[in-house]
Amino acid sequence: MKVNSARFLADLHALRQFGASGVGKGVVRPAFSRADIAAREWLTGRMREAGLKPQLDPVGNLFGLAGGRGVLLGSHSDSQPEGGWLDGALGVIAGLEVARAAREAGGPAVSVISFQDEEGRYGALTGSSVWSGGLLPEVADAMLSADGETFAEARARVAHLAGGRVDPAQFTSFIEMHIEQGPWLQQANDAVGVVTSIVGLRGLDIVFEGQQNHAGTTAMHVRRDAFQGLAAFNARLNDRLPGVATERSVWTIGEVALSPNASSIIPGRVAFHVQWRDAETERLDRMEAIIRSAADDIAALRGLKLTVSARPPLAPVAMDGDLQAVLSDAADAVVPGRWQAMPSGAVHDASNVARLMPVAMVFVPSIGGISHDFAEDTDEADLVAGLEVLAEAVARM
Ligand code: HGY
Ligand code: MN
Ligand code: MN
Repeated sequence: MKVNSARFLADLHALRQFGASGVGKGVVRPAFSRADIAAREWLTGRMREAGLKPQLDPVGNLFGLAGGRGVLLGSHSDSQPEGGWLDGALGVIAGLEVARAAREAGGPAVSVISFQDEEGRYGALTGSSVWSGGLLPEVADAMLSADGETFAEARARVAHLAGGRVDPAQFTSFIEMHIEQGPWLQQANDAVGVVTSIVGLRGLDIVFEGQQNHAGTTAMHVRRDAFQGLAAFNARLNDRLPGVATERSVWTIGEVALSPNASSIIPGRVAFHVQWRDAETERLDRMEAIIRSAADDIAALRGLKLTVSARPPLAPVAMDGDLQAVLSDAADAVVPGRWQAMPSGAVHDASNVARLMPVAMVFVPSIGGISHDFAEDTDEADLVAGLEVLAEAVARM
């Protein structure tokens, strides 16, 4: 099986044009946006040209089916609101290239997938969660984007292109190639990472409601200031979470809406999302207890009304041992001495697909460890080396 690196790179750069941000190689290609739908239509054509049977499932996952039973390769092609050109897209195009090379070599059967809404515009890894049975379609349909559109309304835009659910029984296993999105491979000057496990992820949507009032005439001691509630809550997390955390435990408040967000008005309301991740379920539980009790304590101390709702959690997932061994042997053959086994601090569709079949992941370095940013990038030599490791592993399987 011989991959064609020029064809692979050309398709990666072609996909980058859909939602090109105009800043570096960045993309803005959120799930079900015009750019995402155009990208999926382009991918459909490339899959057909590769001899695969394209099938869009009811929630926007785009499969390229080989027909025979065999490995499924892929990732997602939707992006963060400010995304890089490789997050997700790399795994889809690498899968397509290995599928083409396999066909040109007369086998094995290799199918390809681009999952929908991995980046959670509506839910969290929504497409692979529904396909894998981790999320009921009716629950997904009610999920809302930040601009107030339901998943149901979004997926209705491509209903005319959609077929039925794809039967997972035709796939023996799933391998997802992805950028590392962290600094470790570059720091070690390694070209490839064979992933051992994927962290678990949880999140809470929290609202503090106090009293909107005049910023000049309201004495400090009578205020019920929602922003001060958030500030105190955040200080308490940073005070208490390190006590249960390892150096790879993380927590983030990345989404905040302050109302009415005016400089002379004491904010009466703040709605925000707190997300945390760890490799161990028990530690995720302990972090959750601290986060929930901090919200309760601050609300009580500051006379704020508290509302808390949880987003669908993702459990930590170990990668399949046999697949890891095949990927390790392939890495030894292609990039001897320049690869390492490593955990994933990002979550991936493989976390969901693990409900259905053995899964594994292969990483390539991220320059400067940057991702979820227009500046995300990887040296093309590393992209090709990762592709060759993926192809070598599939050939060995
Ligand atoms: O956030 C993540 O880990 C993934 O890139 N959506
Ligand atoms: Mn991402
Ligand atoms: Mn991703």
